[in-house]
Amino acid sequence: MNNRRTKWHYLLVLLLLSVINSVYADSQPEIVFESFWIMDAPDVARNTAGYGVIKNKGDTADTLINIRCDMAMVMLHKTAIQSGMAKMIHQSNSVIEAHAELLLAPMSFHLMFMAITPANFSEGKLITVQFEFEKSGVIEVNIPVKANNY
Ligand SMILES: [Cu+2]
Repeated sequence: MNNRRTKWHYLLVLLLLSVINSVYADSQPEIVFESFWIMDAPDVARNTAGYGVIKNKGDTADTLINIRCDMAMVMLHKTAIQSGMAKMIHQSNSVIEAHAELLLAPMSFHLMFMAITPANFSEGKLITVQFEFEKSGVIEVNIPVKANNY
């Protein structure tokens, strides 16, 4: 009898926990970094770019508010054609909607690393980048440097 009551109690707690958990999970963004890489910089380069996909698998939008890197200045750029010229425009406070993604690719959005030491951005190196989101906080990603295959 006592044992059965304990069992019911246990099941009730489990049920409550799963309800709380799903309510909590549904109201959060879920930021995931996929396929990120940084372009190998030639010896004379002062800048290089990084590409990949930032996905938000959660049910709430989040905003990328800051990017930091100990090895270089870094910001989010978008390449746009203006009067027939490719220009790079700094993007601040980029919103990533729920169940949406921000694709960073050549001639579009990219991470711009500036004032680099080329030896630090050579093939095989890992560059640690901290992405700060309004809701998700700081997410640190180790991004590999790869040869430019374009
Ligand atoms: Cu750029």
